[in-house]
Amino acid sequence: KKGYVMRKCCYETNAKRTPFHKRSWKMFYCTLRDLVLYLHKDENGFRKNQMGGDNLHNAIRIHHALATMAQDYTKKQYVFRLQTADQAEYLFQTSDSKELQSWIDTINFV
Ligand code: I3P
Repeated sequence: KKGYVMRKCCYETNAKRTPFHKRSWKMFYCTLRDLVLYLHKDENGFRKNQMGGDNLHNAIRIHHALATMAQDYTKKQYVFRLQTADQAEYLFQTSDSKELQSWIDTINFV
């Protein structure tokens, strides 16, 4: 699965709260492969990474991760929460309810 999403970091590894200057929403071209969610700057970034090997610093391992609708987050629509095995937490905003469900199902059932 691939597509543009907005992402906000809430907690870093080991449930450490993300500092204020790193909590803003940012757009990424997101791809899912081999239980890793890769966050590219845009589609060109994705192509470059495919040719030159993946740039792992913007990658989220989703093995034993859980995606759920972020019903408590009311500032934006179509947002899901991703909690990772190493206790990091992110919010992702998708474009519509179909995309929202599709990202959640893809992450939870791969
Ligand atoms: C953050 C930015 C985020 C906001 C976050 C701010 O500031 O305004 O949009 O999250 O609030 O810290 P900055 O751009 O300076 O990093 P919301 O959109 O969810 O309000 P937070 O610290 O309450 O998460």
